[in-house]
Amino acid sequence: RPRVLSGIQPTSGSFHLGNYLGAVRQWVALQESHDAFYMVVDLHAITVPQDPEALRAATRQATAQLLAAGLEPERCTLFVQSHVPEHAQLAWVMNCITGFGEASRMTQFKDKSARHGAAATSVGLFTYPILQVADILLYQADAVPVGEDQRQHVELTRDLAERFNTRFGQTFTMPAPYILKETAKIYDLQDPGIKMSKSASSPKGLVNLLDEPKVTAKKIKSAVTDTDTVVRYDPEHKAGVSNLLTIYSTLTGATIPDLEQRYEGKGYGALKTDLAEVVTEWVTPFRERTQAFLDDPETLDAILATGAEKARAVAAETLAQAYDRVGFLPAK
Ligand code: AQP
Repeated sequence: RPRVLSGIQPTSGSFHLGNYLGAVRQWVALQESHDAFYMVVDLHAITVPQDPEALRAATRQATAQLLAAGLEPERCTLFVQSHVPEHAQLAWVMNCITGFGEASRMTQFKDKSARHGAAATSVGLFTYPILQVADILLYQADAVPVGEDQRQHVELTRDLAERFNTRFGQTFTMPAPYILKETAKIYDLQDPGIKMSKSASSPKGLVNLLDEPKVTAKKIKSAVTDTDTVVRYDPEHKAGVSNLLTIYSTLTGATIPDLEQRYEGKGYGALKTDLAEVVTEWVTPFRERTQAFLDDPETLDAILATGAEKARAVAAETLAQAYDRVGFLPAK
């Protein structure tokens, strides 16, 4: 079976709709057909200022949400990044074959550093795409299911894999991004020109999956659309409505043309009211399942322990090979 690898940050406590539709939903589907490795990337979470207790709680919360979304420990390897020390170890090696200029071109770094300000911009934030390279290469992943915002990092991974393989001999599998066109980018409900994001969105533009469903319904009903009234999918001219149609279609399985037809002559109000209900119906059981996992931290930790053991078996082998290729003397 081909292998997939992906990760999600535990930073905010709750995943948002963009995380789910852009990434996690695909993770759930791919565990059926692929040898799947999924992780909660806590090493990435400390690249910006954070609170230790909140991080620990958010790591369990992220794991609970992944299970609530449909990941099954029998069907995939689910683990926490810091439980597998090989990530940091391989990242160092990859740092050493990355050009400073090459790393400086990463747009996620530019965006995030601009947002957090110079004083909160760490060297860790600068090199986090290279840690991501190590995350992917350690597992010899064939595909990386992510949202569009991560495409550049998968491209960097390919460049560095090729560089390493050429310089030191074939070591790493060349990974490909796995990005579904329809849900590659979910947009902010208040500003459909930018991606929905936990740090860039205003609270009203961001749908957190663990929020009170009533709050979520309200946000959907007050989503920004346009002055026209026709429900039509046209991302260029009708970004807000198109975003709502994407969310609607993905959560229900109805096609976009079906939805356009269903709301013909009905206007945006009806679309928003119905979508608010669709989302509420999805998040309500999701929150309950998440809470049930959180109520049983021992089971949660046991799942993560098994996951880390399975992940380490693969990661250790790749790291040993990479260390050998670069010329490190084996420890006796
Ligand atoms: N708006 C989005 N549309 C589609 N996919 C998205 N992803 C994130 N936002 C969208 C995808 O979610 C996965 C996890 O990303 P992450 O760990 O970077 O999560 P995050 O940091 O919480 O995402 P944000 O909100 O984008 O964070 P900030 O504001 O810090 O930049 C990835 O596969 C990502 O593509």
